Amino acid sequence: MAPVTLVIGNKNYSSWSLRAWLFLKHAGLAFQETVIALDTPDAREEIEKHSPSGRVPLLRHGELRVWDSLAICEYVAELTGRGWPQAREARALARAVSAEMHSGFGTLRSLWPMNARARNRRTAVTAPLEADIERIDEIWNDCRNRFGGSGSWLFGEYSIADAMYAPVVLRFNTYGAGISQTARWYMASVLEDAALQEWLAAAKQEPWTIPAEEVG
Ligand SMILES: N[C@@H](CCC(=O)N[C@@H](CS)C(=O)NCC(=O)O)C(=O)O
Repeated sequence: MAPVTLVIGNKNYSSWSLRAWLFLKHAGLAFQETVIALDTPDAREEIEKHSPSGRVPLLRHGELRVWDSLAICEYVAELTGRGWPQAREARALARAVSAEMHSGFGTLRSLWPMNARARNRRTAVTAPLEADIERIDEIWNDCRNRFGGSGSWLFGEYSIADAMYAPVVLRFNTYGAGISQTARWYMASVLEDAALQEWLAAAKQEPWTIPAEEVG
């Protein structure tokens, strides 16, 4: 197979990069990574050398370039046969909650930026932010209660949905979201995940700080 390279942003801050990277790890696909420091003078030029959308992550497989986290996860699911639940109903719901994350939760994403190494940050919890937190809590409860029986992930076995929500777990951990017991258990599974631990260890070693994302 042609070599696979994933172009990503800083591990401390790039939430979309984390989603794709985590899923590649869980799918067992061997890949090389190229890290671009976001919000630096060279960042735009560096990203545009790789990515037609001007954004990361981007996956290169031979001559093929796939940008956008969800499209990358879909492509890797086709390559590996992993990523979506076997049962049709569960698979439909896994796609729905992944799409909801991909296209929504703008308030959460802007007020609580991912900052993987930060702990004990606190901000005012506005009504729109609380609504995003409550909706995510509801999604996690629904998935775990209906489909989670065979494992510790949203749909039992690891799926793309877990990769899509991993940055939310880091945000909830950093800013101290008030969530249900089931959601806390799910967060514990995500935080103990070996692949996520590998990402966090690398984020801690990074020299870059983005002041705008140091919130709380
Ligand atoms: N919808 C895209 C969003 C990608 C995105 O916004 N990436 C950010 C980094 S997390 C980016 O590339 N920003 C460009 C920059 O900071 O210059 C995806 O799912 O991959």
